[in-house]
Amino acid sequence: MKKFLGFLFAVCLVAMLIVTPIGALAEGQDVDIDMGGPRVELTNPGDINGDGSVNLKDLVVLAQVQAGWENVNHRAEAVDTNGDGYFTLDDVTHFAQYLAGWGVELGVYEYVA
Ligand SMILES: [Ca+2]
Ligand SMILES: [Ca+2]
Repeated sequence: MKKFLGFLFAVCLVAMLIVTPIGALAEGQDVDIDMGGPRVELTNPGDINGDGSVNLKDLVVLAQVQAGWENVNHRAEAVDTNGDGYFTLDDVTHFAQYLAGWGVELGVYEYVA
């Protein structure tokens, strides 16, 4: 089952990259948000779209936000999935690895202004 989910991830990531213009990805790399400030514990880390569960839909939303798509409903406090205080492409990769069962942990803090 895990291998199937991993394969499904790979297919989804490739599909996402195909439908996302290269220019948008390049713009997305500039979306490095310093989320500095005090930290508080994040409720339901990984639930990027706020629907209460953590799944592929969250990965798609995270990638769209990172690529600079506008009007994407998401929980801004949850996008720093690796917990380093910044929102970068690394967070998308990290979250995909989490969903694929690579044993990585999600960042569990949000940063408040
Ligand atoms: Ca969700
Ligand atoms: Ca991060």
